[in-house]
Amino acid sequence: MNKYETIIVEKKGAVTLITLNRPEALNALNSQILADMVDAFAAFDADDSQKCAVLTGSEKAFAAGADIKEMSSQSFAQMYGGNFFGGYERITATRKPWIAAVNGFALGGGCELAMMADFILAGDKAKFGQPEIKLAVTPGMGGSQRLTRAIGKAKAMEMCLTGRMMGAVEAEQSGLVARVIPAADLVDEAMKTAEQIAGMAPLAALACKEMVNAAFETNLAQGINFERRLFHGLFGSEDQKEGMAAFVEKRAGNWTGK
Ligand code: CO8
Repeated sequence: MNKYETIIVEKKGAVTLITLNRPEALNALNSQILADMVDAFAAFDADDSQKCAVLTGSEKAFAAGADIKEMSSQSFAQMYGGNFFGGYERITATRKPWIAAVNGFALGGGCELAMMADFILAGDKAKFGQPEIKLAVTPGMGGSQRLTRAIGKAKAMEMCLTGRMMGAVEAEQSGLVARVIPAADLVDEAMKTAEQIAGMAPLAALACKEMVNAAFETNLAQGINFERRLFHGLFGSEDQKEGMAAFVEKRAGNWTGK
């Protein structure tokens, strides 16, 4: 049974599919959807049977931003004092890999949520944007930082200052999304990709995620050292012995996650 108000969570084999479900507001992100997502991602991370997750919305909208109606009357004291939307940090703390499958609008907080994923797969009609400036505010869930790291200063600055939307093809060419897929096939393709990741040795998948993310936090020498130490560390795992034996014996590996 789905226990959430604003999202649908389905376990399909080793992959968790989380679907944002506020169609009346184009999946605008309010406090309830945040609370539901924080709970669902924590449950996914803690569930040994689940290895990868996909977060998606509807064909019309992944998410059209933070809920403007909920935010509009908030004071500085409420926003700052209550650390409004600080909970999103808990989603970015998810250790297992997850993919954002974006169809339709990913605007403001919606674009920022997608960028919290390990990578984005986009439907061919997806539209990304940081239009907060039109509301006399700015990105507030990491957009100015993650978009700039993903697509560089020129395009990120233009998008934040003008609020223009970027289509799927431009987003792929700019490095914001990993692949563009026909809209109707997006979720199936994202699930297949997630199943592929879920079929990898779990410790290696965790390590891959950690080391790629380290590239955004460290200088090159520290990052390479971190990568090498994690690589060395995997030689303490049973799965490394199994993976290399399976290669030599020309068979598929059987992972224990140990
Ligand atoms: N918040 C609340 N409701 C929304 C939102 C939103 N962001 N987006 C759409 N809706 C609602 C509409 O109000 C409408 O509801 P109703 O039928 O009751 O009037 C319903 O969804 C359908 O929307 P539209 O009729 O507008 O649909 P269109 O197809 O005409 O337009 C758009 C689609 C272009 C996506 C349009 O809805 C739009 O521009 N939406 C707002 C986009 C936006 O400005 N997003 C940024 C919001 S600010 C933000 O995200 C800040 C993030 C950082 C927060 C950090 C806090 C620390």
